Amino acid sequence: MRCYSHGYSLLAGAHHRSFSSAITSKYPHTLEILSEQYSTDEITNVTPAILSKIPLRIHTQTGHPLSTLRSIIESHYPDFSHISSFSPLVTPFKNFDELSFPKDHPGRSVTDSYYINKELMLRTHTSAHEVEVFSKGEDKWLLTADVYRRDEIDGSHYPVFHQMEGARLYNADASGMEEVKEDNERLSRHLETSNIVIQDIPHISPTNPVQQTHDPVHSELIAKNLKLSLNSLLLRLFGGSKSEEPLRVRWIEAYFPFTSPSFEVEVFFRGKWLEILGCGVVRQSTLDTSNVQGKIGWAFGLGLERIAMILYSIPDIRLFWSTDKRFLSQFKAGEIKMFKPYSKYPSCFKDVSFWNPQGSVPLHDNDFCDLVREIAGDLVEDVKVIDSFVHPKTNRSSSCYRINYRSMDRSLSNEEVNELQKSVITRLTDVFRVEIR
Ligand code: FA5
Ligand code: MG
Repeated sequence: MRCYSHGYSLLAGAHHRSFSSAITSKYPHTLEILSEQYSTDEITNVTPAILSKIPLRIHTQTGHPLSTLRSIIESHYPDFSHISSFSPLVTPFKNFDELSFPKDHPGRSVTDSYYINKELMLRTHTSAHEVEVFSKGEDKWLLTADVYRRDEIDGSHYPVFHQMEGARLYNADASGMEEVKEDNERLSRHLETSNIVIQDIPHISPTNPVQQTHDPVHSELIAKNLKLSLNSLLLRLFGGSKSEEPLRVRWIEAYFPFTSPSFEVEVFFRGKWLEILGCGVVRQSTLDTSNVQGKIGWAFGLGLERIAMILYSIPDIRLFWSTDKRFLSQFKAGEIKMFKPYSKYPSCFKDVSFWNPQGSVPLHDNDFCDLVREIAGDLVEDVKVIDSFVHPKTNRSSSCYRINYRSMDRSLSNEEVNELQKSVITRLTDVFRVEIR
């Protein structure tokens, strides 16, 4: 399955009609979210499982690992404003247009994002608040929030997760650049003590260009400041590791509509490179929209769960939502401690194969994942596509998915899993009109 990001997507430019609209008839005329009523319409696709997460705000619950991680990062940037109270309901304009997302960006589609109605959606990233915060005249800020994306189901992807946005602006003149240089020298000295292995790349390259309105010397200094600042954060977070292998971190080139040059950082974790953040030099158009003049700066957006999984050795992203005492009682505010898995319960795999309705686009993976989550919630560990093909004679398309049912807290009985699977099949045929094979 694909991994959607706010930069490139393998599906860039593609339009995906969603089956979500097929379930609108199931929606009441209004939905209550954080004590307010919102009307639904033909694009409403937010599910009850998702809505139930909105009031939880686990990134602010004292003692929760995400809250501790937030505080540690905030303490690393003591002179920045720390914001964590913004509502997740935003207009598509704020989430995408204000940040120069092209009109056909796949992130806008109902298969990738959750919509309350045509005018309102759940933010898909914390960057949605950049213009709002810059407009207030803030030059140094961190903003932590829950973000929502229709995504695949597996150990490191969850449809609700937490990001922290950080940004810093400098005056785009000689005195501002002096300040950047001084900061770069301070950070470089600090990083000499680093015990983590950092693979770097050039700050600027032909494929990762300076913006036309920027002085290349300024842009270079800012990109360097961004990298040094984040490397120093990574040293703060991972530098104390007692494991024998030094932590490996690499910088790679990236693309985001609202930064240039742009980068991503990956950390080598459990035998794989895991992406933990995206960042870059802020597009001048974002600052223009915010009525900020004569400044240049950087922004980053990091995934709190991904970093917490590494720091606390938490093996599955679903655990962050656990209310089990065996999970929550292991953590204390301000303290990073290895998580001790209390038990690993057995998996139960179930396959389902079906023919998509004649003459229609195949069911989207994200529609399938949301359907499974609606029925089985966090009892699903992951969902994989194991086969899909088009019949050469009838032209009908067929899909086969494998669902891995596994609870983090207990053993599931055969009967229970069979019941869940039966409901998945009923919902598939009732709502999406597929024909089970
Ligand atoms: C963004 O969301 C950009 N807004 C980041 C950014 C901010 C770029 C400011 C430039 C300037 P991306 O889609 O790559 O980018 O997500 C950022 C991070 O969120 C990822 O690196 C990852 O750590 C985390 N993340 C993304 N999707 C998921 C998911 N489904 N589950 C958990 N974490 C995720
Ligand atoms: Mg990314």
